[in-house]
Amino acid sequence: MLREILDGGKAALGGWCVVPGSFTAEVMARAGFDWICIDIQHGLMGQQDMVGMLQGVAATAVPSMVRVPWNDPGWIMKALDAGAAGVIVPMVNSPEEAAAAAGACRYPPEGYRSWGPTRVSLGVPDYGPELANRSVICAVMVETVSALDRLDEIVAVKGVDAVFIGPSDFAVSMGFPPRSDEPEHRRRLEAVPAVCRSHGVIAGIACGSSELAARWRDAGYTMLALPSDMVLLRRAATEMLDTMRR
Ligand code: 3PY
Ligand code: MG
Repeated sequence: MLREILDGGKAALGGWCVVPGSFTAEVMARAGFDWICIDIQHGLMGQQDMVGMLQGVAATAVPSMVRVPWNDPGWIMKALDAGAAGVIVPMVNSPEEAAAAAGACRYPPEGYRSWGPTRVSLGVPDYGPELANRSVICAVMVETVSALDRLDEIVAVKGVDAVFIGPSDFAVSMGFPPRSDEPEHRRRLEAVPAVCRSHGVIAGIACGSSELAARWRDAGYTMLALPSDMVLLRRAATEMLDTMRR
């Protein structure tokens, strides 16, 4: 399901959850996003919150991903066992690190995931290594200059389904402020989708606004994460107050 949505060639719009709580996650999913990401790296959630949020999203037909806190097989496997259809793995800087992330997502012989599908197998009678390996999405985050310099090696790693760009960390690693829009930053990120396409890998990116989402879509990215629940809430509240106080 997630694979079909992300692989369909059309822009797939993701909702991003950093506010703990199954209800906010359900509200985001019901808003009509194509996929939802529960962000355990920078969101204010721990493992128990993550499970509840996966359950909240599962009340809808929208597939969920989890951004794990780091490239850590323990967290990757916990997220997948708890029901995430895929993971987004931060700060993957080399083909070796990409192979470690991809291997954690799949059972042998393709990877080294340990068997224990506690929640993900509920109600899926044919759940097994083969089905799980075929369905899972491993998105590795390329968000440093050293990672981008090795993009062609990273996309060639077996089991890397998507490259997901973190524009803020990438800007910081270039020596710019996180939200910078320097021409060199933009030029380098615009080159990513063609490299991904040449290896059949999905190109994804975090977008701080709908304007940026349109820009990156036009540059060829198809996995577009829109601003987080917190940003949407704060923007809507601020705009309403500005209107009322004008
Ligand atoms: C970044 O921009 O660095 C991100 O990780 C976005 O989620
Ligand atoms: Mg980042």
